[in-house]
Amino acid sequence: MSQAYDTVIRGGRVATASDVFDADIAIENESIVAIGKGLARGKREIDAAGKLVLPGGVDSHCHIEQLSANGKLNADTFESATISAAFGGTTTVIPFAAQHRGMKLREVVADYHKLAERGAVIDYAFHMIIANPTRETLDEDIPALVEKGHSSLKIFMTYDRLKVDDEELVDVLAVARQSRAMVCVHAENHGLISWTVKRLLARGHTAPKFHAASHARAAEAEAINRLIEMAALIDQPIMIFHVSTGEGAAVIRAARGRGVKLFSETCPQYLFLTEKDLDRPGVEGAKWMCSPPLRLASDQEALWRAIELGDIQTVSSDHAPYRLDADGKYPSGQASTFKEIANGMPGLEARLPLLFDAMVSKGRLGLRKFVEVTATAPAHIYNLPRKGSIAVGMDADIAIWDTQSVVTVGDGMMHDRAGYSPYAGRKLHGWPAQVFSRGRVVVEGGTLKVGKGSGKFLARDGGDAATPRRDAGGAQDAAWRSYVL
Ligand code: DUC
Ligand code: ZN
Ligand code: ZN
Repeated sequence: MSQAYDTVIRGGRVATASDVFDADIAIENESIVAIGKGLARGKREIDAAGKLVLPGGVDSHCHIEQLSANGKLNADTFESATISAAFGGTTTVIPFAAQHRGMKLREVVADYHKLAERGAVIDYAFHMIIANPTRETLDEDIPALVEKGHSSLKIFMTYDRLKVDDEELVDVLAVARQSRAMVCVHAENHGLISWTVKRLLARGHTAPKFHAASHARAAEAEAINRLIEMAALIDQPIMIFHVSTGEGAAVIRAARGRGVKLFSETCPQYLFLTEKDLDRPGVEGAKWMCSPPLRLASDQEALWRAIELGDIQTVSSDHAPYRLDADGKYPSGQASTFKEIANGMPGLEARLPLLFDAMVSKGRLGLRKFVEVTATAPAHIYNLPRKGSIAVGMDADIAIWDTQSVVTVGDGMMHDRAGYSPYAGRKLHGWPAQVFSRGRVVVEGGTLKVGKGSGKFLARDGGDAATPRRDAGGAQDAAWRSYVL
């Protein structure tokens, strides 16, 4: 009898972004060591017959224990957020180390490391938010921190406390190119939004539903276009976060068609919710407030098409939880205007079940595409080579899905601290029954099996996705780069 493996997940139907097949999976220590039929026994045997065995999800855009654009702390800690993620089948998160104006980036990153080390139950990396692009941040801190494994930056083109102007944006793109880091961007036109906000408030249009009007659709398409032109000139790969409109997706498609190296993301809220959700009595619509705002059913269709065509590669949660109280969504109680209400909604736990229900149970784009957009693509784009798939040598980050379970989402059922779900009342088919992170059982039988702080930091270099094209644009662009970069 050959020696027993640590764990064997036996008899399940395994899916990757490219294949679906019946196989056992053997785990030793933290890694997958064998995939095949009739594998030798494990010290621990997991019966996966009749279930789907999928890579754990990679959520590459979530705000955790973060000082946000409005100066508020999110409702979650690293402990509560990562527990919530794990219950929803996600095993890797990339939240933010968020610099605000006047803050030193190295101190910011060190602080977020401490929070995550103390709390995270699954593995994590950080995107560094750059809101104070001084020469010290740009020339010293970013290169040093990328060298230490923080190979993605995030910038905001809107939000008073966080936005960079065009000159600063170009500065960040140029430094990222030098350091080989991905640049992720919240792309909306700030001037158009703030002008509209002032007009709406002056005319007494203060209810949450006016949040949608305050971020005109053109604000997204314009900013995406401006960003792409600058990134293409600098020859710096970018990731456009949370695309919400058909027009935004069309700008992306056109740029990819002419060979610009760019990636893009959308989120479940833009695929499953619409601006109608904001239109509730009083300030209840605040639960559905996020930025960019929820749009139309026709945008949902355009975004699904962009996913199908590969113009949008990842679907992340943009988890940004606020409680329904004065410290959260309602600083002025029932009198809170849409301008005062914090932007963001919880989604770490619901992301995969929502997408599984739509893509696998109901069949829209299918199982392999589900794995691709929720795990494999984000792992590739953010260079996490041991995450996002099921293969020998990879981390044993696995979610076993019960395709038969039917769950009606309730306000109190998620493990985050928002205290509500924007998806309450929806009936979802399929839910993760068991979740493994680096071979450890994290969730089983509806119970958490690991302690806080057991997640690990994932140092990354920029990898292929963050590598400039070098031959981008024409001869004049190349000459321009040779003079200024
Ligand atoms: N929008 C953001 O840009 N960040 C967090 C949440 C949100 O809605
Ligand atoms: Zn954003
Ligand atoms: Zn965000």
